[in-house]
Amino acid sequence: MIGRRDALADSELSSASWIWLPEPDLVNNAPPGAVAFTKTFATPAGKTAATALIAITVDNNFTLWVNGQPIGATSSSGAEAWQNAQVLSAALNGSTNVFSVLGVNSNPETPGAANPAGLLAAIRVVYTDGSNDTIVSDASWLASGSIPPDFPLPADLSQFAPAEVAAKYGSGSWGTAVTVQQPQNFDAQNLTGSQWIWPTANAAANAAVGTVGFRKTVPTPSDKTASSVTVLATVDNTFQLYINGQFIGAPPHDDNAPTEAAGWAHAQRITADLTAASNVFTVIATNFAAQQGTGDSSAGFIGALLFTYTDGSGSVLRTDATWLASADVTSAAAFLAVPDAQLAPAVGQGAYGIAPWGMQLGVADVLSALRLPANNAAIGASISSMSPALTSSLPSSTPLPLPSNPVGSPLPSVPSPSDSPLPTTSDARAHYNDRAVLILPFIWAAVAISLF
Ligand SMILES: [Ca+2]
Ligand SMILES: [Ca+2]
Repeated sequence: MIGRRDALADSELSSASWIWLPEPDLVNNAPPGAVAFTKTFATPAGKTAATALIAITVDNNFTLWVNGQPIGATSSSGAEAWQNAQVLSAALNGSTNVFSVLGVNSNPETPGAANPAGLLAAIRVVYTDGSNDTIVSDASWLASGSIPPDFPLPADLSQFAPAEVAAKYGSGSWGTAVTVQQPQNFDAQNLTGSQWIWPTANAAANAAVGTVGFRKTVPTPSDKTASSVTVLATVDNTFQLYINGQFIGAPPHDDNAPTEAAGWAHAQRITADLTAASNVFTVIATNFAAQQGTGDSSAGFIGALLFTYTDGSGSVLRTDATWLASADVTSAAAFLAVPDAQLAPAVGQGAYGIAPWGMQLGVADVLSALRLPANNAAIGASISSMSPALTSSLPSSTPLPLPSNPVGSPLPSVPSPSDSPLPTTSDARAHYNDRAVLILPFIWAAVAISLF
């Protein structure tokens, strides 16, 4: 994958500029510190925004939010981490969308010393009619050297000023050294062959509201050593992933409110390092009430686990009726402790593609395990631990804090911009034909085509 570039790198990122706070000599001597950036993009009249594909890097590192939802961050450490731009995807509001970036300039080799600082980004906004616009980092972005308490969605922009263009991409101290890191070649099509499963039959039509659990123990083949696993998974309606008893990740918050986008429509792609010879995967899955009418709604869990071995080979394990399941889950901790013998085989509901979910899933790489609260204190903490802690690759041997919210209770809400209407309804049946869901495969197809 290294060295490959996609169309964003060549035609779009290359038209972007390195931006930062106004400084006399940004290209060479910007002071270390954090800068808040915001870019509000209003959809042109007659269009409805569906999704964004975002290529971004910051010298030295970044965290990106879209409409207040954490989307991604610098995924490598070291003085040259800026050379690896990330490509991240996000569902958009139809009308107005707010892109927020916390950029941090640092000097890993000489802490405290001034050094080059810049944000470089290209955002391809795809509309429901298939057309697109590209926003690049330029002087239309706003920047502030003090981080507002309500960042990433600051209500008061009075301390923000237009960003300063340090250099067009290709010039300055950065030259043409930025390489776009491809999304892992493991997209929603890789769910083909996986089964939607649930503890009860007929769940694709209707299942009880509540929380259930799934478990799969995966021994590594005796002649292999597993090095990592990439889990591609989604649940109608939401889930928490544990590996070997440790919380690994979850989709962004979705409280099933009429203003929330459908969380299940974006499969989450979460990579974790593996060290054990046998690994236990646990999914705590919660089904919401239908938004129209009351009570039961469609429910399902589908996933594919891509194992990578130290010899470079790999294998894929899918959700099917060999997973163990229970509909009697009072808490994640309780389910993690239940012996296999007290669990029953999951019930296969049908293969990827069945109604009501279809084959229209997108994929998101969300920093869900590192759910970043939208408050200043948390951002301060995230700065101090930003690199290399803010990566989507979490060693499963590293204890992670359990989510502070018990299963089934609301997670902390993330504010939405008051001027940005979100799509209404979020249950599977209501969202089956949602425009944002329909368009994502085209984006990934475009990425894939540019790869080969
Ligand atoms: Ca720097
Ligand atoms: Ca549901």
